[in-house]
Amino acid sequence: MGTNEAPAIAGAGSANAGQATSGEAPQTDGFHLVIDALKLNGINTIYGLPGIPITDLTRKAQAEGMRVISFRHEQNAGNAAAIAGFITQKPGVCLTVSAPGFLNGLTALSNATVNCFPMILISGSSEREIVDLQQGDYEEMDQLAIAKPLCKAAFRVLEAEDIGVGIARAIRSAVSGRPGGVYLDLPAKLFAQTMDAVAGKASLIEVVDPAPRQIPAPEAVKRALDLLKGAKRPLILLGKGAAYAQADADIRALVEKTGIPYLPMSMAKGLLPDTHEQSAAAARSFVLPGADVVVLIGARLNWLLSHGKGKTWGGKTSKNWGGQKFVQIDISPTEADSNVRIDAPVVGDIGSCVSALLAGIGSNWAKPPAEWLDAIAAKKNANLAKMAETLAKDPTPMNFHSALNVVRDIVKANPDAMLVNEGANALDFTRSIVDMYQPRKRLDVGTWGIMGIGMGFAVAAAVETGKNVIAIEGDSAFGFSGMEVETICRYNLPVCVVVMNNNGVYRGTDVNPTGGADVAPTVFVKDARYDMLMAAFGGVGVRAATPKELRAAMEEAIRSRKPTLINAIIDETAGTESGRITSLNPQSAKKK
Ligand code: ADP
Ligand code: TZD
Ligand code: MG
Repeated sequence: MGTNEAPAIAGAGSANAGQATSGEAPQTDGFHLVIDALKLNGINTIYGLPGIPITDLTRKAQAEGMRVISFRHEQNAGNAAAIAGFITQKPGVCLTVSAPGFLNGLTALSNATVNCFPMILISGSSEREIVDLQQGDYEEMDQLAIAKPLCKAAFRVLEAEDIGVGIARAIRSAVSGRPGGVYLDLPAKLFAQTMDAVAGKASLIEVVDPAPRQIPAPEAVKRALDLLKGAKRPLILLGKGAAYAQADADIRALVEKTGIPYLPMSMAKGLLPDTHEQSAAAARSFVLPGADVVVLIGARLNWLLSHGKGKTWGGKTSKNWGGQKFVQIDISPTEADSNVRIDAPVVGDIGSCVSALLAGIGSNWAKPPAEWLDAIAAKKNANLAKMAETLAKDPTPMNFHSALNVVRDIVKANPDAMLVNEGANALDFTRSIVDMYQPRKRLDVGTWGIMGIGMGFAVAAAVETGKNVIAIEGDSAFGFSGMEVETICRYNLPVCVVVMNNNGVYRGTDVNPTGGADVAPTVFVKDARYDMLMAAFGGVGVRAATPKELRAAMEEAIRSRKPTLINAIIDETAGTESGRITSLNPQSAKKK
């Protein structure tokens, strides 16, 4: 073992490894072993924020050809890593310093785990001898213990020769089975350790088949098909697990060959184009209670689906089941029955499960009864006509509809652009108004409805795909990660941020009931110039008060691919409390 000053020549996997400089056996060190282990496994990008003890890791990673994207706050780097995992099926890596940096990254790691995104949070940590005796080291914290309950798996590496195993375990844990977040604790001393370069190289593991296929049991497939065959009012629900699985062609074939109407969950929008004739999205409140057999593909029956019961599903009270039967395709066997009975669980990876169902369906599968399809079409067309009417209005000031009508056109004209979306009204209206045309283009607040994913997701979407990114942000939501506009400018990323500026959280109209000088808790500075924030770092800032101005600015942003922030002035009275989830706000039963 050596020290920081030890001759850390090149990485074991790099071009000049194995060439001694002084007649001694060539050596490598902890820094290079981490870099080489990541690269060996096809991980070539690190999202992070430098500082003790990982500053040199970021430098050396860049020197070894990795892309190192430095952020202004670790939570945003973590969110970037998480969504990189969702987009690519490879764990996104976030690198932070100890204690506070680690904690800043932990929210993202936890969010990734909840959303089933593969991610690895690598944090440097302080000296174990001191931390474990709680003697007050620099940034002292037992990070491994804290991370464990908040992610899928957590590991610590103490010896350089174990780095290969540590990285391999982290990768396999993140992507196999149900994907999720993994924490990897790397104490400061580890980086400085040196070892023989040849032995170091030999200690690295290239993970073979990190996310093995999991073939569903034939009897489970048959049970599902039997249930589906008897259905009078079948429905398919596509979740973000289906988007993640990258089984796009087979999922489309399953939908089209069976003729079953489908509903996409938020991040599954675009898996089939939202304009597909079998999409029942515009008739959601009709098909959920109306369906008799529902096929869940990579979607959990959590709060986003009202737990599979209650009024949404035609039940009489919030505890009543609607009487639907469920097929659930999921890689996690324990997901079934989490909320209501699952009559036909199909456990396996979505690609394998969907192709097994397709094989069982054959070529002469009877389409669902016309009565069901016609009723859905009638509802859908009526709702779409109503929506078209609302979108055609041009009020002053703009409201969410008139602004999002522009975004809808821009996305239609640029279907391969990535769309990031957060806020309350800014989220819910965008989801329902802006059609998506391609898989994995819509990235949003996910299972927790978390604010703060915006700029981290936008950076990773641009870095991982090279495509234009459009981020539709509530003004409150934007504030959580807004400083990363500097990051966007620094890396010159083709990101167009649209801040839906309604002067506050949900609305800008609340007043302080006491008449005191403080404004209400949900209200921000009026007419805040978010556009000037982007201009401050050399990007393009535009204040857009009309749909025409918004359209011109978005078109120019897409054309130029310059970092752009459009401050879209929205009627401050237009929003509703919590957007579409007003009912989740607790209401006291206390009498006045
Ligand atoms: P949504 O919020 O869109 O409804 P969820 O996050 O609730 O989606 O559900 C995603 C589900 O997909 C999780 O239960 C997860 O286990 C599952 N999943 C993720 N990837 C795969 C895969 N490759 N194969 C099978 N199931 C998967
Ligand atoms: N903090 C975190 C991390 N996540 C959250 N979801 C919230 C707070 C609570 N919250 C929401 O659920 S939406 C929202 C907050 C603060 C912001 C809504 O305001 P906005 O959107 O400006 O982003 P609209 O368009 O004004 O509704
Ligand atoms: Mg707002």
